[in-house]
Amino acid sequence: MISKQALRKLSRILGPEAISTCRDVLDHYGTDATKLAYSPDAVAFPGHIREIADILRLANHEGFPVVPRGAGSGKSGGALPVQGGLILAMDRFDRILEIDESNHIAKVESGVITARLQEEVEKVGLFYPPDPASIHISTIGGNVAECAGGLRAVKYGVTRDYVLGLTVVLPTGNIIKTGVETAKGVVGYDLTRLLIGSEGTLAVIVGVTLRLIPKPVFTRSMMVFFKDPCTTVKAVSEIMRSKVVPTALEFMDRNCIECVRNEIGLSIPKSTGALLLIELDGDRALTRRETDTVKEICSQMGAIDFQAASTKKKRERLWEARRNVSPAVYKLKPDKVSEDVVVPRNRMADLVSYVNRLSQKYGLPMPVYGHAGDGNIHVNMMLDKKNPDELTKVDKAVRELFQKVLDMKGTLSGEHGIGITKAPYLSMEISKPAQELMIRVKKAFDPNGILNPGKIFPQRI
Ligand code: 2HG
Ligand code: ZN
Repeated sequence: MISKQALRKLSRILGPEAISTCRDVLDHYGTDATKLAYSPDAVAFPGHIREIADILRLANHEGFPVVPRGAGSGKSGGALPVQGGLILAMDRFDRILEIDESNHIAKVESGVITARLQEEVEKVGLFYPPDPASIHISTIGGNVAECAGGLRAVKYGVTRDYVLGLTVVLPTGNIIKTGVETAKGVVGYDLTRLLIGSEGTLAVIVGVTLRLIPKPVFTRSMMVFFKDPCTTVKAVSEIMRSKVVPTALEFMDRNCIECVRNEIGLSIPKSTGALLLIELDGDRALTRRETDTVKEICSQMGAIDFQAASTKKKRERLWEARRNVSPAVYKLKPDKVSEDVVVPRNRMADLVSYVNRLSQKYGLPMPVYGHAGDGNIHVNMMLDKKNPDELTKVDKAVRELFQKVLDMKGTLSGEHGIGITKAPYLSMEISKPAQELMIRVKKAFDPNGILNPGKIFPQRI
């Protein structure tokens, strides 16, 4: 709870127009893509790094929580004010500071929308590959905080692979720079890597230096239809075994296809049980050769049809439909618990049939889609949260799913983080000594526990 006196001090730091306690603002900033809702006491819109430092010093003095927030597109509740306090909305940190064509670097403020950065760098023939499904709304700072993945991770990696350095405010109010603005650098501990994916619990990210690459000259997308989901994911392993690495290799099962059928705008064979959405890029000749290899493998694996899309318009329609699967599955039930487990690619068929059995066992739809090229599968457990019976079933199903994934040498989260939704399960994957070490790291950064408390750890520190 922020005291009246602390609110007055905040207003002096920020100016009265940059802090709000209006109900509709609190409601808007108290929820995120999980659709869970908590009420902050106030929302701050800082415009300068020094203001953030002053806010954090005040928070230590007065003992109120501060929760940094990008666009609120997170899927595990990382930006939710679970213990009230102050939301630190980074909306005003939205400048692209520099695109350096000779060093292939971009310097941005953390509130820049990811798609905007991509468009700007592409205008000069450069490329920022990470593209989480939320690119049109999510921010670079949020992507860094969660180490967002996305559709192109199979070939180009995730956010972590493009961050060279950060400017952050530590919970104690100190402003530091981590990493480098050069292609290489090994001085001291790698604080940049530690902060990436720390879910807003270790520092407030204000500035990001990103590595860029040249934009690929030619891109081809295709959709491949199969009769059954297990064969479809087996085809993924075969494609990877052939040493062709597509830019994106996405999977959707029948449930998902039905939810976005009208948006895809292609005729989908009636007997389709699952599909792959594949993108290849590079020079024209190589892309053509790789497309032929992929087609041949899919045919051998029993593909029933192919649809290619080489015009930009057609490709964009396919990918927009894919990006919209997440909201589209609400057609099946009013609520969902969505997981983003990862298994070794060659275990995906086992995982997909296991989810099918779970869905039958609990009598709930569980549409499955995701980044098959990474073995990163979004299992969506659809339910009506007003129905206590369905809630209990999903609780059980999630724990069973996680156990199965760990038995397959997989991991609980590939890109959405732990936040609050997966905190109760952390101990299934992370040993006690490893958790204790992580908690000591948290305490070294944030001795008074004011920055984004209640996240990641089951004991809600
Ligand atoms: C995607 O790949 C996102 O579409 C969202 O990571 C996944 O909502 C989800 O489960
Ligand atoms: Zn995803």
